[in-house]
Amino acid sequence: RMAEFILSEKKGRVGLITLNRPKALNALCAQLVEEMAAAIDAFEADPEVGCLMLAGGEKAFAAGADIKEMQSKSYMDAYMQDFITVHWERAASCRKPIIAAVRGYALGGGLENALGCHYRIAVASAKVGLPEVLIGLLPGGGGTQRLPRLIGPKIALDLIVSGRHVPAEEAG
Ligand code: DAK
Repeated sequence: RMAEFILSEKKGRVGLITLNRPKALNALCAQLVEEMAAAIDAFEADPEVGCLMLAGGEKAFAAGADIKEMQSKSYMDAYMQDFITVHWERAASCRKPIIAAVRGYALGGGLENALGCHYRIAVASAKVGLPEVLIGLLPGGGGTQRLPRLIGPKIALDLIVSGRHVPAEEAG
């Protein structure tokens, strides 16, 4: 089956995966996360591919978990359905280097997805943040652990407790 929410192509030895759900600012619905994981599987298994790049769109790398899909789920629903959890660490567990290329918004789970990659390159104007607190969640996809390790606890805690977003340049 053709993927609906991602594009995947080889550029030389680079396996390029582009999140492509622009109408929802690449919100990470279960289907998108599943398609992304399948694309990583394919490039990981392809001997012609040396490293992977994960990109988004111009307006958004990804604006977080899909709030519309998530809002009606109780904790138990999400737990029992493995809601987006099942493939959540797929980038981090990739056995080839995987680099996030970030433009526009990288918020919440979108930022966490980039944090799970092995390396990130962002344009200075990219907007990064963890707005979970604003909808009564905490950044449960790795944000509370990976962000402070990468940029230090002061700015990380500021972003976690305020929910504000800042230019990537300011976040470090
Ligand atoms: N989910 C669903 N739809 C979204 C979305 C999202 N996160 N973000 C944007 N969209 C949709 C909007 O609803 C709108 O759709 P229509 O109304 O046109 O149908 C379209 O994308 C364009 O968005 P806006 O009209 O809002 O565009 P603006 O330029 O005005 O604003 C914005 C851009 C990025 C500031 C704004 O869209 C925004 O604040 N978005 C929501 C950010 C957010 O709260 N993200 C979710 C945080 S919670 C887990 C792991 C991780 C997570 C959960 C579980 N497990 C392992 C279990 C992560 C949780 C989160 O990410």
